[in-house]
Amino acid sequence: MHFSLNDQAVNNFKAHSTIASLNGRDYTVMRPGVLYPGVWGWDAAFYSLGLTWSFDLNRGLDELTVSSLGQCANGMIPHILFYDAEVAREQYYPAPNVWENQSASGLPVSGISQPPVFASALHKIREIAKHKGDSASIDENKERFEQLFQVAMRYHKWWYDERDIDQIGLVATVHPWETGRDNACEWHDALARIKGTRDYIDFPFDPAVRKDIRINRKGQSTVAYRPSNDEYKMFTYLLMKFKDNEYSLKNVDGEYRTDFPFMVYDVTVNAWLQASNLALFALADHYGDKDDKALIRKWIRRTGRSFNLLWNKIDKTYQSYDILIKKVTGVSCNASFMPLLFEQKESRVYTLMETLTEWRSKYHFKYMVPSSLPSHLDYDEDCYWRGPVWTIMNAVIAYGFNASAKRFENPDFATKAQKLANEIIEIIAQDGEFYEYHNPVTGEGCGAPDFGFTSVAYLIAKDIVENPVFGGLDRCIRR
Ligand code: 9WN
Repeated sequence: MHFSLNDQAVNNFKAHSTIASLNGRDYTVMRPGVLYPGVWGWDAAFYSLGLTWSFDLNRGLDELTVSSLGQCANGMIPHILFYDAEVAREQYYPAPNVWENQSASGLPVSGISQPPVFASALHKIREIAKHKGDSASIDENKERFEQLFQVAMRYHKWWYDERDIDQIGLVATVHPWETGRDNACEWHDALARIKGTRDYIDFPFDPAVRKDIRINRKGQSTVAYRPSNDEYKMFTYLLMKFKDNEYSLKNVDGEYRTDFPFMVYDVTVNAWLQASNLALFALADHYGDKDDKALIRKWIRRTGRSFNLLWNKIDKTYQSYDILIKKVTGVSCNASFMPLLFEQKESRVYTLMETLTEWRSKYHFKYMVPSSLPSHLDYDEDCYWRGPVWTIMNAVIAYGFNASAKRFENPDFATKAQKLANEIIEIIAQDGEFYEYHNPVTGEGCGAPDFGFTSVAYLIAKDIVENPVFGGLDRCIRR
């Protein structure tokens, strides 16, 4: 079973590889799935792992290099780099003609970012190459590593300069797309406030612009799986609001704006920022200097000190924080476990583990970890980030438990990582296909088939199962 799924994962990478002409050069890039004609920020970072495992370090580095071509003059790596504006206009909404934004080298990009997985991926692909015995490639690619390390440094500087609006080391997110969890129940209350405003009610939106509703391989319309037209109106409204301020949270005097309608400290973005800070610190030994290290150390301290703000002690999970009302969202989901990537308190890892166990028995899920709980009024077991299991999130959680096992020398956490990793393989095997997400009650695959994220999730799970102690991001978090 493992072998055939492994072949399929590799085939998915091949099937979704496409040639993109960027700045006068041809690059091989991954397209996330049929719906998505572009390079998505956190997708590309995850793909680089899958590509390094399945092919070689060069292919992994290529994927990060392409993503870095989207970097804007201010340092932001965009959530989408469009390698073909015309194709994007035919196949995707919103395309470059809506965003009207450019990378530093003039390529069409979106105006927001995504969870900063980039530096973690750069570190991890180096580790994978080492594990494969390919140290020669690491040496040969020294210059590329140095360049990509600097790209990542500029990217993190951007987060701290542009988005650390309270100067506490947590960075603000201004659009649900930026969190990577577009219609998550966590945003319900924040978006409900906006929905009541005259500005929003009067905002014109024609749902006919959407390109994402299709008939899938099972002959079903994807309408039930995708965000609704109302949600697309909201996504567009927030996009336009941000675009009106030139995709910046600062005003013309360089002061942070406090009136943007959607501002959260997203738990996914901040968890990845800290995990990637730690990865950068490790990479700096090879590709940085002492000033880089001093700056990264400052970031790690600042973000580490404030992370507790995202802990909800009643729900016993991490949650995003609604900046405008100064409270955690009160909504737990799969993202609640992302801080396991660097959690410093062993007792908290135990608490998170117990929370998962409680959820499973209380809600009778066949598969953990749901993207929302049935107790939320927006819960929908088939719809996108409103309930389905996203195996890539599970893979990160399994990594987190593995890392915790190593950090605290605790076998219970390793067992948990194994269980989650085995379940990823099982859920994919149930359909024998790599669906974008899965129903937590039945395990049925939903969304796009042959999905890149899911292929990477499978390989991460396999890595954890085959290398119980050494697999996973654990090396990234060692200081
Ligand atoms: C909007 C590409 C992306 C993922 C996101 C996922 C989905 C886009 C969309 O697809 O979002 O960015 O059009 O639905 O929610 O996590 O990066 O795979």
